[in-house]
Amino acid sequence: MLDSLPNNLDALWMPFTANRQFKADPRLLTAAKDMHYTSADGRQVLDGTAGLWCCNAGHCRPKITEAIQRQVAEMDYAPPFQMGHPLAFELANRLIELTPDGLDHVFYTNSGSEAVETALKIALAYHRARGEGQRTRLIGRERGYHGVNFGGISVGGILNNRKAFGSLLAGVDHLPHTHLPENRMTRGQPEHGAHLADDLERMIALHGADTIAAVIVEPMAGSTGVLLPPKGYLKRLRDITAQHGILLIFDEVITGFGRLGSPFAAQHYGVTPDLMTAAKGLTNGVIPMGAVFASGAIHDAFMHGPDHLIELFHGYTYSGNPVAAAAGIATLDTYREEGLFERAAALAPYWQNALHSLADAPHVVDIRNDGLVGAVELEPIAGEPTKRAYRAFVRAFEKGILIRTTGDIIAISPPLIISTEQIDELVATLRDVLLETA
Ligand code: PXG
Repeated sequence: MLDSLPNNLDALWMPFTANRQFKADPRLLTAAKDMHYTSADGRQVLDGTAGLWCCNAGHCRPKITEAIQRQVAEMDYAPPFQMGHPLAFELANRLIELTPDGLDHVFYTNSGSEAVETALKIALAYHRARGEGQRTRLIGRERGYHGVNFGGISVGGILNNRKAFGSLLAGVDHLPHTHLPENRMTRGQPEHGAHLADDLERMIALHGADTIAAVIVEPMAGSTGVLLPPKGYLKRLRDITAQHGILLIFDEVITGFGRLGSPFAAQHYGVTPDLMTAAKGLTNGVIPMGAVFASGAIHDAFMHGPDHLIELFHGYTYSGNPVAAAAGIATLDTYREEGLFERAAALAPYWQNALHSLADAPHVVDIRNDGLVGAVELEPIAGEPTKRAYRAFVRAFEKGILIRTTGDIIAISPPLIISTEQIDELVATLRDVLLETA
């Protein structure tokens, strides 16, 4: 197995990675099956993060692998502009069976970041198409993650993802994040904080509703450490946006495809946006693909004028790529045949109890969860933020579990095929890690 290690790691500039530290002591994965990775030194590693929140059906699932193999041999590529192929349409029809009622149009992208840019552009162009082109302001949220492209980092609320990259988009404002200390150790949605949505009223008073195009939020913020929406918060955002003709965009790149026990967080939390982004679990992470789901009202606003003219000047070379579409259809088949969204919902109480059993482990200051997502927040080492969680991550990998850390927060989001025994293993190993790194 060690033979498979490359002898020079220098050429690859790794994304979101401490490159020099990694290359001094690399962690390489060489194979994957169901709930496990195989590390380069031949160990089985339990996947506590579904890759990067994307392999919701687990790894190397035969139906998905075979669909890709079949499709790549039959038609590898087809141009998506002014041409089409059946699988892209078939997948779109399958997807709108899963989306909330009313979100029944699909625009394909290749990643979550592109889905975000696409949703923001559709929002702006929609208002313009309706004669309200002055609605250009976009509102995001502190601690929001919407990918890494310019629109996404502008509406996003993560300092490190923004500060090196110039002036970003103009005319962007941010709602406060919803992570309140009084909600510590909450199981599921927290009680306090619905009023934070009212800040939108303040922005409307400041800027004028008729200058605001859209509000974009993650219904549950994943990347910045699993920040859950307080009870009533999303509904309040929905009510205020609807009242003022502002579009509401849910970024469901992480929450889509069963993570919370429903197809999308919109259904889990009972609030329907006007636009919704997705990626990751759409193809089980196997082939890059993202999507924006739009309401009929938004889609139809573009469908006028001479019918030989392009309605939306936007799209990607690989939008609806046939191999990705085949992967998407096989992924949705796998979710349905194995009842994985229902499985996530059924496992959620067990997951919650297991996770909260860590409340007395060393340095744990908060635990939060919903569906099959959880976060364990650690007290930072004085003067050295992120170090404690990073150490735990490295030790966890050595002990055979893959977790994610952001700041001093451990985030866990296993494939939805995880068993109760594997949940126990994950939590017991995490406890050992916290004891060892105490
Ligand atoms: N929106 C949300 C809500 C995301 O979580 C993106 C957009 C961007 O997707 P792409 O496909 O362009 O990466 C994401 C991505 C982590 C982690 O460890 C999270 C993401 C990506 C990488 C790591 O939390 N989310």
